[in-house]
Amino acid sequence: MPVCYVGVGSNVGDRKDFCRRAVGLLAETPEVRLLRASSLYETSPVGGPPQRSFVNLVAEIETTLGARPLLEVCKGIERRLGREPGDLRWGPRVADLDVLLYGDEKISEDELEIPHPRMTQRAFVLVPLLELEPAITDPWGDRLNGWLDEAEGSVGLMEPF
Ligand code: PH2
Ligand code: MG
Ligand code: MG
Repeated sequence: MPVCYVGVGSNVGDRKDFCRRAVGLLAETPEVRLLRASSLYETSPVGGPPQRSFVNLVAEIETTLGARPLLEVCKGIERRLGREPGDLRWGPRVADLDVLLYGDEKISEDELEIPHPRMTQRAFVLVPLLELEPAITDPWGDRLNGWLDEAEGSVGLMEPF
């Protein structure tokens, strides 16, 4: 089973609760096994309109689902937590679940790009991911910690998952 990393974020309402519920729903998915969740981080919004800061974390999972069904599970969790489909790109959201890495696969399809195309530019993704797996590499074998210095946005540790 591939080990996958899912980025979770929220900047509306009780942000920590939405993040924890999102991970709980992932863990309850029969085809998904939650291995670890990173700490929660408060992060400055990257891109989009002026908006509240986010709470972000990364979940490490194993799954029997293919990458696209996993993406559909993530979208289903976003909807169950109250996210409206078609909301503003990079705007405020109750829950955002992005498949960052799916084993060592490289996928470039409609609405499914893995590794996540912007993950190396975003400190709110890299910091929790590197907390879980400091020596993690991308599918080309390059270590992700090399991107941290130039990644965008500020990230502050909040609390353990
Ligand atoms: N998600 C975005 C755009 N900007 N900024 C932070 N800090 N955290 C996010 O999760 C985030 C963002 C698009 O999904
Ligand atoms: Mg996102
Ligand atoms: Mg998303």
